[in-house]
Amino acid sequence: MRLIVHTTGDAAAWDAALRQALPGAHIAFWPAPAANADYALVWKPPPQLLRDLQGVKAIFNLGAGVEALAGEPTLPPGASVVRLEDAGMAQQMAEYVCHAVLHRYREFDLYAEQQRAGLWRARPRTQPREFGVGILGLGVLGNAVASALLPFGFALRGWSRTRKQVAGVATFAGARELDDFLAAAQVLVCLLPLTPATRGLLDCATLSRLPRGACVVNVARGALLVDDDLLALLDSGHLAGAMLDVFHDEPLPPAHRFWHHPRVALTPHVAAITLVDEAVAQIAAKIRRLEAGLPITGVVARDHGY
Ligand code: NDP
Ligand code: OXD
Repeated sequence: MRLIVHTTGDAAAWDAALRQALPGAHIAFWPAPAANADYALVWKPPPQLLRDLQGVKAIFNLGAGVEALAGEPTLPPGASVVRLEDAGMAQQMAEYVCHAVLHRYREFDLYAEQQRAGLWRARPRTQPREFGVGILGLGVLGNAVASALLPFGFALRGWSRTRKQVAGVATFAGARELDDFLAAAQVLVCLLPLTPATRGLLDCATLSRLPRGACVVNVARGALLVDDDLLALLDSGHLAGAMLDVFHDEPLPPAHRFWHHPRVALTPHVAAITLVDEAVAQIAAKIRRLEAGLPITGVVARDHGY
């Protein structure tokens, strides 16, 4: 079995983990020839590599978000694209989002302001059941985030394309229910894939539906958000803050206003990183199933883009 790998990460670590998980496989790293590969493992692959993969049995994306593959015209038409499902990312995402939600719920930014002003003043407490947290996207990561937030007793709301039932979460589906979903989300967490249907979804119209003083946490993809619209709503005071992990251009350009905006906290796309050993274990198990003629999960519906 022949594997071709393209990673922007630590090639030696991927090589070692793959050799251990799939002994006997021939493993090569692009730009080695890819034309006779049985499987490709890729992250942000160059178009030339995809063009060479005409005979491949499956293309494994080394992350959860597949927008770099799904919209790529050189992707072989019949090839299955398979994404990572959790593989150690759900726990990391839950940690990140719980931090962001608790930070806002316990008003740590306001206490920091009070500290700078030398002010000793307890603020009135909000009951968790009166504090709405809205999760856009109830997939693998959205569900993990909801489970992690559940014990705090917040009023959890979730939005997805198709209707879901999630214990402890009020669920909403489709464009027609988006406004109702947004109306009570004091923190809005974005965990949607970037697709033609979601690009620019977080614009002025959508974000204005959030209650005054809401915060936005974008841990999905930068292009879901219209940056200028978010900045305008932060500047007007309609939104109280934003915690952003993902951006239109990464690294975030030095001149971007997000860097120094007093109501923006940002991190360099680290909410949930791909863990090599966990990812390789998942991919190797799927390759073994495919070789045995068995079905696998995580196959991207290319017409939906995720
Ligand atoms: P999933 O595919 O498991 O879940 C996607 C969810 O979004 C589903 O509930 C789906 O609805 C919903 N959805 C998709 N399109 C729409 C739409 N048009 N309207 C409403 N809901 C929609 O993805 P994951 O949970 O695994 O990952 C989510 C995203 O998180 C990734 O695509 C990636 O961009 C991002 N990510 C970011 C990381 C970081 O470090 N910042 C790390 C890992 C991932 P339905 O279930 O009905 O289909
Ligand atoms: C992913 C990511 O999609 O790391 O896995 O952003």
